[in-house]
Amino acid sequence: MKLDRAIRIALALLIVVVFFIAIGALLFFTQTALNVWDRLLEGPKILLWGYVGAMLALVVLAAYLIWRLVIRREVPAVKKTASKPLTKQDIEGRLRDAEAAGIDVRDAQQELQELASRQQAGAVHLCFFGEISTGKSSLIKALVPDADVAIDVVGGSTGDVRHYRWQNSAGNEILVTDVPGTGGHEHGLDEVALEEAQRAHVVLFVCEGDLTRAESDAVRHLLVLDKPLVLVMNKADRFDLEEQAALMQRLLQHVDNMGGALERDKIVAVSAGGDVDVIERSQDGSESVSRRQRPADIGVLVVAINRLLEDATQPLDVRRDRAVFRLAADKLAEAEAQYRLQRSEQIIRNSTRKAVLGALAAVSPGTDIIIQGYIGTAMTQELCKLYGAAPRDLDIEEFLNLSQSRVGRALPLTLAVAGNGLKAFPGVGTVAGGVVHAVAYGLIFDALGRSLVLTLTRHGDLVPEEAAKVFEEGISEHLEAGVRHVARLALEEKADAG
Ligand SMILES: Nc1nc2c(ncn2[C@@H]2O[C@H](COP(=O)(O)OP(=O)(O)OP(=O)(O)O)[C@@H](O)[C@H]2O)c(=O)[nH]1
Ligand SMILES: [Mg+2]
Repeated sequence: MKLDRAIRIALALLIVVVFFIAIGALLFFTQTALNVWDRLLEGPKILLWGYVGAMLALVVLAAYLIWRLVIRREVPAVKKTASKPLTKQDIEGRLRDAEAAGIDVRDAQQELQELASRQQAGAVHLCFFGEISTGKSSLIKALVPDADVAIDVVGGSTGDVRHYRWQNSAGNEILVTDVPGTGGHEHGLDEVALEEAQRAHVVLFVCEGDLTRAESDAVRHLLVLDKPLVLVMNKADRFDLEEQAALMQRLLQHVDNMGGALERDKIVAVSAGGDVDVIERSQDGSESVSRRQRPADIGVLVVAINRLLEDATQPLDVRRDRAVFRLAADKLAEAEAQYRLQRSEQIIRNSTRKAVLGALAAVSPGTDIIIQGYIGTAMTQELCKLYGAAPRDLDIEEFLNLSQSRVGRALPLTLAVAGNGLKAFPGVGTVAGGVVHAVAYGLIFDALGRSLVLTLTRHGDLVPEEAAKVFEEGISEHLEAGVRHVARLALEEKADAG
């Protein structure tokens, strides 16, 4: 306890000394400041104001530097898409920029071309949409009895999208579209159907009763796109009047619960008829089966369609155009994502190769794997730029520093994976420690790059702690995924050098 007391006395003395130094410093600075101030007052005014200005500028600069260093730290949320409706100029501008950047914009461009040709033709497009076997084709047949001619297959889409000419009582030039049912087994058809619905002026959403969850989601999606919609409950003939009324009530309730975006007069119950097998018994007692058409009852549907078209033909065009711009923008976003994935692969491969080469060229490879150097920084910068992120140099440094400590912990695992990976190549035999080390080096860059792409895809920006965490969590998985390619790379480089 004696020592403790001695320390306390020493500390007390230290405080006294610091106190006197502080008082001295204060007096000294005050005196100097007053001296300077007096002289400035005596001297020309311009010098005084210049001095005050310089002082203020220094204070502002210091405050700015502190703010940049310490305070400003935006944690970006998932990037929001603009809620403002897209215009033709917006989307064309985006397409030009993307094309200049080397992105494949053909799909998006094709949407705009298709829209232009539809605008020129001028017909109103009605698309029957819904789950498989709800009776879309039957409804079209009831509406257009001689519908048998496919007049256009949308360029690039499957041949299952067909348009039929129909003229309503008001004389509107209409194209009725039949699309594949959703929820089927064939891959990709749901998307074909939904895209065609997006291109139409009006969607006739066909269901068979109350909406399933998938149907509910699809209706909501179309309403978000501001698609004019009629909800058609088909096959009403399967129920008696009381059951029909109960079903309609449930459907109305369901739609009301969606927030009332769909008015009640846009919900109709109809019967397309459909085929029915009839057993006929002849006089000699033998039975034969013949297929007959049930009578259709679609009057309310025709009325709902006519009312929609009478309402506002002009806004229908505007709403259709906007939905197609949205579709084109979605296709562009898909192409951009694809492009980024390919480019990021190249960037990661390049850095991995450099790391392997560097390790192979080292006279005596160190036991450490250093990622904060030139290759790590360059790779991080390039990947961030590719994903439109603009991190500060400090963030990149912090990310690499945080990840470096994880690299140290994962080193034994990395070396083991590298050694195993090399063994998988026949005829390699025992390899020198240098090659194992080079593979381990490359693997770390490969894993670092992959985890970075993952974070950038999710956040659109580099958040150092988050990115380093993702790197740590996925490291073993990424090491395994990259080992074959990195081991081959190292062996090729080694052979070239040898
Ligand atoms: N009872 C009854 N059956 C119907 C009615 N409408 C269609 N159907 C039957 O439902 C089945 C499917 O009819 P489709 O018109 O091929 O249905 P779809 O929605 O075009 O089917 P996909 O093209 O496969 O998505 C057929 O067997 C029709 O006979 C109807 O109003 N009442
Ligand atoms: Mg069909």
